[in-house]
Formats: sequence, C-alpha cells, structure tokens
Amino acid sequence: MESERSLGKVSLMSEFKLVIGNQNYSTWSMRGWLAMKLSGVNFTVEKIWLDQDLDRKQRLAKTPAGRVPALMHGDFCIWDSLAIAEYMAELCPDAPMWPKDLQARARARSIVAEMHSGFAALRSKLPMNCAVQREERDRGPEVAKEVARVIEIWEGCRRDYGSGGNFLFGDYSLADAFYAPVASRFLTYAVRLEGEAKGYAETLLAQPDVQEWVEVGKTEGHIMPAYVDIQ
Ligand SMILES: N[C@@H](CCC(=O)N[C@@H](CS)C(=O)NCC(=O)O)C(=O)O
Repeated sequence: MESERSLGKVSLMSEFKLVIGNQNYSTWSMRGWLAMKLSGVNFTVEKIWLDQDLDRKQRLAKTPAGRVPALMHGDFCIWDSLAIAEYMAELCPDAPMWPKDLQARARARSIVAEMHSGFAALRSKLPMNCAVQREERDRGPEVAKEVARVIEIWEGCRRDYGSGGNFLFGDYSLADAFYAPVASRFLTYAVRLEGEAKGYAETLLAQPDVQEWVEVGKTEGHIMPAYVDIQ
C-alpha cells in the first residue's frame, strides 16, 4: 500500500464509499463495484436511483461529473469507473486487479480502454437489463459488428493469455470485470455465442461477485421504461 504521506489528506484508515446507480441498469457502476471487490478493501455503497435523479442533482451533489460510479475515499472523490479501478490497483498492488506480466497487463488495459471508450451501439441498442429475457433477433449491422469485435477480443485473450485459468488472462481480473456487463447483455438479448466465447461468457456470469451484483439487479425494482421497452 502507498505511504500515508503520499496519500495527501486521505489516510489509509479513511473509509471507502462507492456511489452507484441502479444495479439493473448502471453498467459503469457495476464495473466500479467489481473493481472495488477485486481490490479486497471493505467499502460501503450509496445507491442513487437513476429514475429518481433524472435532473442529475443528486449525482452532481456527490461528484463533479454528475455520473456514477464515484468513489469517496474519506472526503477525496474519484469518479469514472476506470479511474476508480486504477486508483484501487495503485493502492492495493497485491490485489489481483491487473495481470502480473507486463504485456498481458498492457493488453488487458487495451481491451478495458477499448470498452471504456467504444461500443456505442451495444450501449444504446442493448442496454443492460438483468431482470428480463429477450428473444434472439437481428439488431442491426452496427450491433453485429460490435458483437463480433467483443467475440474477437475474448477469443484472442483466451488464446494468447488464458491458459492459466478460465478468464481472459487466466485468473479473474479487471479485464473480466469490464466485460461482465457485456456478458449480461448477451444473455438478456439472446446473442448467439459459440465455443470459447460461449464458455467464457458462462464462466464470467457465474463469477461470484458478478452473480452477487446481478442477483440484486434482478429484484431491485425501479423499472425504467427506456430500458424495458427494448424488446
Ligand atoms: N465514463 C464513465 C461513465 C459513467 C456514466 O455514464 N454513468 C451513467 C450511469 S451508468 C450516468 O451517471 N449517466 C448520467 C448522464 O450521463 O447524464 C465511467 O466509466 O464511470
């Protein structure tokens, strides 16, 4: 762990609180929460219901970007799922957050960054919704292109780095955490997967932290029509 001095006003003893949105809908919150679980630290959660914060006032009162997740470490705020993941990885170098090997780690960061900055069609056309099951259907060429790219990423990591375990880089890591909401979407919208990608998606959805999040999402209520209306 970092020394007390380099943490500025925040002490190692300061508590962690993660501000999240609805567990059924907020994929970024899920990623931030999975990163916190991977770090192994104790943390509390404050949930802001997105359906009760349409003007973002509650979120803006917590974090300058007005988005969730946001991590409070004492009174120090870190916002954005990736910044939270990196903060915790630096703070907890012994936690299995990134792969140990330099190039595996760089590849993991590449696919996490690719997810963090892309996949607009998956986001808009297949929003996460753990509580429903849709039928398989053609969701258009943009979605098909992005699904194919996700499969390519998964198969490539499994082939090149996955021999030591069942996850993208062998052991479960931040790379898997950032793709967990995608696996959940593929299940919800009955996206057809085969072989390695199918097995990996099943493994990821069975990972205990992922399951814990999804189980709450399924039953938390606060249904938002914008998501539910997508068949
Ligand atoms: N890049 C951000 C995205 C966060 C984000 O867009 N969060 C959504 C909830 S899933 C939100 O609060 N959106 C509010 C808005 O865009 O107005 C991250 O990785 O944390």
